[in-house]
Amino acid sequence: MSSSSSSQLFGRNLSQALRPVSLSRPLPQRVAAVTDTKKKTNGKAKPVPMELIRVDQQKAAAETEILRKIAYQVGVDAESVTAQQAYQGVAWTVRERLIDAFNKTQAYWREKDPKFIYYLSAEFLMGRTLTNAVNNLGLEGEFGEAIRKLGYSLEELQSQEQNASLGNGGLGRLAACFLDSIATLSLPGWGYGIRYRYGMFRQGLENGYQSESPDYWLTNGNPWEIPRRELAYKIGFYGSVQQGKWVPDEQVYAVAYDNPIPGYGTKTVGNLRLFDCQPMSEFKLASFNEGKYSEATDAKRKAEDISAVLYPNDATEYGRELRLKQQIFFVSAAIQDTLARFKKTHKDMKELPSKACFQMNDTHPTIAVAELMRLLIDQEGLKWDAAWDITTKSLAFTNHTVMPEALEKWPVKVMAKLLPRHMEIIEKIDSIWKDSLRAKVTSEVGSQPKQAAPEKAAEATKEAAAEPPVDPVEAALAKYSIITENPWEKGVKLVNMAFMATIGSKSTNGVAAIHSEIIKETIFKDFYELSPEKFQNKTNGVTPRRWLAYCNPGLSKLITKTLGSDEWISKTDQLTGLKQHADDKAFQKQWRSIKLENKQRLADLIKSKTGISVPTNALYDVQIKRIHEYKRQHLNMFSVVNRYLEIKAASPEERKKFVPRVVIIGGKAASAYVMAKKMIKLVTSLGDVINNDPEVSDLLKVVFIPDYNVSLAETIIPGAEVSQHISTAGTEASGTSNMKFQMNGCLIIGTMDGANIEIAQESGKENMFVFGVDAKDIGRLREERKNFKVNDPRWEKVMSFLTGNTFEQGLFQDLVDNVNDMSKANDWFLLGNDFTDYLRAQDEIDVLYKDQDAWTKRSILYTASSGFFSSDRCIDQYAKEIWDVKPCPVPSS
Ligand code: 26W
Repeated sequence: MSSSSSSQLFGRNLSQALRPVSLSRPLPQRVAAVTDTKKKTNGKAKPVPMELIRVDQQKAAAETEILRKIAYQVGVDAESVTAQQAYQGVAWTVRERLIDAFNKTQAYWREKDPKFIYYLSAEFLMGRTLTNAVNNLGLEGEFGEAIRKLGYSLEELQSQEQNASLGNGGLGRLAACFLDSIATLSLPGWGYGIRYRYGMFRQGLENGYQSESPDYWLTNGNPWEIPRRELAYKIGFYGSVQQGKWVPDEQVYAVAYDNPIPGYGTKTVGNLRLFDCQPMSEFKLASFNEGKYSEATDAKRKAEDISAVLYPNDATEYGRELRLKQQIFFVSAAIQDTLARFKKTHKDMKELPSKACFQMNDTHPTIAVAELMRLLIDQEGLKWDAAWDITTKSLAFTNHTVMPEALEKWPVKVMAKLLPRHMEIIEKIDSIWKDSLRAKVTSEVGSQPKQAAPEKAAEATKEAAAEPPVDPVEAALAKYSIITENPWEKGVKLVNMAFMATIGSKSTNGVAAIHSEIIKETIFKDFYELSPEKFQNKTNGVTPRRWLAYCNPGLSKLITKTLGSDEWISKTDQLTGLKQHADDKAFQKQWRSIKLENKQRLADLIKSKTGISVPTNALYDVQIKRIHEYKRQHLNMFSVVNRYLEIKAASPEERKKFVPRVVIIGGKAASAYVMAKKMIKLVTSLGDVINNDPEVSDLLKVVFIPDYNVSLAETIIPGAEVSQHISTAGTEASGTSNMKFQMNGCLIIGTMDGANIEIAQESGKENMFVFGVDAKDIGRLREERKNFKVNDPRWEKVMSFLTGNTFEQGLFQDLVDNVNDMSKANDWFLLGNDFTDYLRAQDEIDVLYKDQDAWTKRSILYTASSGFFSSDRCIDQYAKEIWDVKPCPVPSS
């Protein structure tokens, strides 16, 4: 806001504007008094006339409230405010509207006592809240006006907010989209997680390499959370079990913070309860007095370390004890919290499954199986079988990856040391489970043709003979066992968290049709054969509020105008109404001009983040997701090198046939993932060469946008024209960015993997640029890859360019060898096999782009057929087919 007009805020000077008539009445003394006496009255709550402020709340205009917050919450005693101060003022004002609706919802649910869904997740990738809250609460009119009068736009203030990046990627963002849909469908539901003080690291680029720095996301405070200091649960670690009783020798507090989650087009406001770890005793005065200063704060530091930082890997397990501490920390707090609330209105624990369902978001919260058993038996005094019955009926599990390195297996040693009582319970679960299978397995083993034991043994090598004979039944039972041998470390036992999850819960689901089939044929094969009814599919979805209505207002307005209402925002199947306009030239023109505006915004973002200028008349080709070999960002770069070499080799005449393209990559690499970091260096190095080569000038640009996160995606996706989802078939469980691109009319080049397959089904496979080998052939092709020669001269050209003297000697030798030198590696993700077909699909893109009407028609059809991929559809299926939770909307009156 410019200083000149500062004194005339809303046409009145600040002080005058701050004294709206309604507040002239002095506060009745009683209110003030009550608060400080509370302490003396042993914390028992006393009634206060809350209705007093409620009345004022309604009457006060947004602008006055905002000014009051700026003056008293933010403490600005000036005639002008910075964007950050204005953001804080608006945020703290919206907070009050949010809390009002939140309290009403929670009070109504306490009264109605419906069944709840509790979504247990180690990650919630929420991004920014202001725009989502203002729009979901339907305040965009009132607050839009007030913010304009402050001299700002909602978008400007939005950019002042830190991203809540409490997640790595797909799994964490899915949890966030799910919370939005759970509230929008008025389903009684809470998320439970960890209030990390440091979220996903900030990514920088140093000499083209990724650098990582801490994510201080709470520096300016957080107006979107409500500390619940009165809600602190004891969490124990280590110690021993004496006479069945666990005596932990380290304890901390899990302190709750509530984050109201407003639904769209409903009064319902759900909740995300995150736990912060605090020490039992803050400060050891005695140590301090002895001058042992650090010892005085030891406990505090140790405790706070538990919820300090998000582990930044998204596909390789850590095996770090602190990670397991984090998992039991939030899971124990969540279950203690739920049981405490349940017991307020219920006597019989057997009713718990009818009042609560816990969805475990991958294996990270799976310790819940042992923790619920522990609390039911040790705290609530239930018998084992009763506790097991309740546990298996209250828990459900979702798997998000088949990557072997991502499946968590905790060494029994680590589990037994940190959680001795849980390890006891897990051992008992495992032995009772195997006992329940013994008869079946014995008959199966019995029926197998007997191995000619003696002579077989005879030819067995000497040391095998030394091995005690393995009982064939035990051997057969091992494949069902939670506690398994570590194949790489003899004698080291592991707790297979995925197996415990599927045994200890009522349902296991995958996140896309192909993925749910693959897990039934691979990692959970034996369990599926045992109880097929427990296995389901729930194809992922994304919230159309954040990922279309709010991030692409231009397109949303056109859709609403064309469909005649904005109902599509909560009923996305209505988007099919756009199909009939797909061939309409005038509509196509409007559609294209909005895309052009969004491309300009993306070009401005690229300029501000990288300094690179990109033309808006080029095709914007985007691949944004975590950097991972199975996602094959390096295959994308191989096609860029090929395009570059072809442009360089072309005559000026021929060059005219090339479609100018801007290739945009974004994504973080796990900090310890060397090859992924090299892939980032490949993108930045290619960019340096190509973007500064006058011969190709505007025909080709390569851009790596650093620090990809939720708010960046909200600008990139609306401006994209083609997006890449090129994982090796059978590796990407679902993908969710593919759905966001489809919703925003961005075409897809992809493999038949994850949800790409269902997107092709919905929008017509002919409308997708499909390439690549089929998932069912992967095993065989990997075998053959050793002797498979990539008979495409362009492949060798690309390989030799990358290992040539354009780049520092040997810089990309390891990356190239990994996919090309079968004596050293095995091209595990089959880039060589898909290269030619991929380039064929890329050429198809260029051909179609030359026919803008045909391109735009497809773009319209993509959006029109994206309704299925709304997280509302997905959550509605979870609620009906797994959770058995019904909507309980707060009555409008
Ligand atoms: C133990 C380390 C770790 C951390 C995170 C292992 C695995 C994960 C996640 C499961 C990885 C993840 O985010 N998976 C992605 O989940 C999305 C939501 O279902 C899917 O759309 C993606 O395909 C899947 O890769």
